[in-house]
Amino acid sequence: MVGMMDSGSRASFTEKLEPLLTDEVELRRHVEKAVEETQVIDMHTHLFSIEFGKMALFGIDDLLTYHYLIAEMFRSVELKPERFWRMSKREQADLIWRTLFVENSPLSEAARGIVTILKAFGLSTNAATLDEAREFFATQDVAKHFDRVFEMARVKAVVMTNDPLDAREAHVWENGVRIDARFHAALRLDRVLNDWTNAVPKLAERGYAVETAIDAKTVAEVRRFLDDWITRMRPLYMAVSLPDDFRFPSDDVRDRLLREAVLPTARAAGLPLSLMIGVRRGVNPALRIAGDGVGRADVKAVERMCAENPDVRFFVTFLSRENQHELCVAARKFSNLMPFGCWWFLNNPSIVAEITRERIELLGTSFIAQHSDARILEQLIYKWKHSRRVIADALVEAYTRLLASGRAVTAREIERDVARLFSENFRRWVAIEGAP
Ligand code: HDL
Ligand code: ZN
Repeated sequence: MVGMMDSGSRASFTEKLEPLLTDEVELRRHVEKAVEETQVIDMHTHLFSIEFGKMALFGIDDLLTYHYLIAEMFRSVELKPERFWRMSKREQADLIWRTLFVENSPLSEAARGIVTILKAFGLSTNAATLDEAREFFATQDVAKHFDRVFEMARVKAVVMTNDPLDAREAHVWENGVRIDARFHAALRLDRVLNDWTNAVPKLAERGYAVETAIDAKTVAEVRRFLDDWITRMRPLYMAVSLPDDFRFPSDDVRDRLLREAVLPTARAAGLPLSLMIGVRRGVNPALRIAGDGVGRADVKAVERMCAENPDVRFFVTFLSRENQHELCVAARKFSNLMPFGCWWFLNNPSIVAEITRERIELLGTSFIAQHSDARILEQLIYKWKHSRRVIADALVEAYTRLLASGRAVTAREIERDVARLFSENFRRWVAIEGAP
């Protein structure tokens, strides 16, 4: 039994077991190794497991028709959106490849991501056509390909985005199919909370006696709807994306549904609530899914929700770069607030670098460093490879600064810290049976 030790003997005791990394080159090597090798729990994606059939997107044509690349393509061709939307997926992919990868250099983050994926599979990254890539993806055994991609990206588990009011998706869940254990559900509430008028008939069709005017009966029926889908999906959390003008409190329908249905359900079911704030839907409707924009939001709304609901755990991310520092400060005030990821328009090396550094400086390792938001399977490879590089650099800087201040760390301490950023902070928040 080791008795109490003074700090000197403790350091020498630790040192005997684990050398302190006092050499900056060695320190960088250990940080890069830990960040490279630590498996992640990817807490927000739009991926679907194979059991969801055609909703499970993979391969070069799905990769190239990613809405990020569609938006970028329109900037470099003379083409009316309606003409593009009439094309087949293959024709769209050929146009995007020619425009962004042949006639221009793929320098944007989303375009460079395709290059990272092609290189990872040993495919040509500057071919004139997609013949080789199509041949490769078409000849993969799908289940083995899913395994290989998870292995390459070192992703332990992903959380999907599951919309019970999407008829195609609901059909899979209602058939009680057994989902690949690496894929976990998140109960997404955008239609209920942000589009109540159109949600009412959809809920009514499914046997929930709700009215547009919110009354006690409607609230009870919304809660029954939530409980039914929590039972069916076993989600790790409930989630909603919210506009840049989201206010809390507010005197709108969303406020009543949050207060009277969603938050009490989160409390009763012990589920965290994920708030993704700052999206402006349909800024350019002609671009469809590629037409959303960003707006600076009001972090005070999150502070009030955390203050009023200290027994509910919140995941929070903002879409505007200008909100990130305020989010860090809010997280210092509320220990039930877990900042996560560099969402969407923020998921670019220059901004991931800034956000990660300010989070480390203000929060230590008490945040979730990243999520991929992947929509197509192989995006896991590039989104995590690119993020790991940037996060590793931020951590090397932080440990090197700590060393200069007089405190060296061991390799095991670095592994512990990286695991916290990549999976343990998430796991602690969703500590429910069946969590990854
Ligand atoms: O609302 C969301 O979850 C966003 O991530 C949108 O799905 C967006 O279209 C996206 O894919 N961002 O990466
Ligand atoms: Zn998303």
